[in-house]
Amino acid sequence: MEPSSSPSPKDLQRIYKSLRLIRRAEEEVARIYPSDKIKSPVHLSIGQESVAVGVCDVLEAKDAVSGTYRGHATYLAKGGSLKGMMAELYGKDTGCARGKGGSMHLIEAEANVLGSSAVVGTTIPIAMGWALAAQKRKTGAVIAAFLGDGATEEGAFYESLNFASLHKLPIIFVCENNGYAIHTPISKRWATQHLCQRVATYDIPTFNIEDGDVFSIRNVASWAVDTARKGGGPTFMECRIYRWREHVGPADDYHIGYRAKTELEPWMQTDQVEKTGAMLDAESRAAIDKAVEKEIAEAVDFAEKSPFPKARALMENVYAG
Ligand SMILES: Cc1ncc(C[n+]2csc(CCOP(=O)(O)OP(=O)(O)O)c2C)c(N)n1
Ligand SMILES: [Mg+2]
Repeated sequence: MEPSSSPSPKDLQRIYKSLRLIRRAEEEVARIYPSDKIKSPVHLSIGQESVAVGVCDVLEAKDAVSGTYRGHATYLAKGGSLKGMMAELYGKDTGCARGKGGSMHLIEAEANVLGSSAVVGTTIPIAMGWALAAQKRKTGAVIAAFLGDGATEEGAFYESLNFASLHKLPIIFVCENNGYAIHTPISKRWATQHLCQRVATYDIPTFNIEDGDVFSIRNVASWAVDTARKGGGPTFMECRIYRWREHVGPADDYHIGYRAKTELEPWMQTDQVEKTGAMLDAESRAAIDKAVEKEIAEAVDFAEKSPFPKARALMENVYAG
């Protein structure tokens, strides 16, 4: 793999904007949530933004992503509409899934954001089908399939690794390893911690990025995307990261006792939103922050003013044709 080159000022601004937008949008979701205007359970990715941002920054418009129910970051980093997401959370007709899916089912075909699902692991084989189609149609497009550490315990994960490697599919498996499946730590779930070694037995190149650094993630993703585009097949990225808030909902959960707040501290000290922001000059940072706040306020306003779907919409888009 090539050594990473330092990001240009333009790269920096774009990456910071994406990180900041996701962070602030989710903080707004958390702020609004107790009002009950948001009709959907929310799995926030606050603290985990750098994985989606680092990977999506090297994808082209024709490339795709598949996410999980913790998918706000994936959706936004790939260019999904913030208005469409906010309205979806409010259950409104203008939402990206017409208000019927909620936070766990974000989709935006125009941005090549495949629909996500509440059922753990299920989007992995769907992403692989997309990769197979891209290969057969020779589009040169690639897909990044995001999954949690819990999803690596599903059979569909290993079936997908095997098939993708055998057929050299243009897919990048991106594991957001936050160390927990709901409240259960990896130490109580995995016989070994050697996830990359397990995946490597399928003859897939693997990379373990341990510190959540957005530029390290971007550098590996760039290599993986190039490799996949050239017909070199899949790559697996294990990105260690930390979920700052509770599994589902707007608050934190350190009082429950399944994890200690001391685990959070090193991640907060290397917060990628802050770290990347500090690399910018004060003026351009302030301009980005202002633009982000405006975008969020407009999206919330759009969601609030949008109508709920009509009752007859219940039966629309249920059956093909
Ligand atoms: C097939 C299936 N089994 C169990 C569940 C219940 N469940 C919901 S979230 C979750 C944890 C998944 O953890 P992980 O993949 O690490 O994602 P994270 O929430 O940490 O982002 C589980 C087991 C489910 N939704 N689907
Ligand atoms: Mg997890």
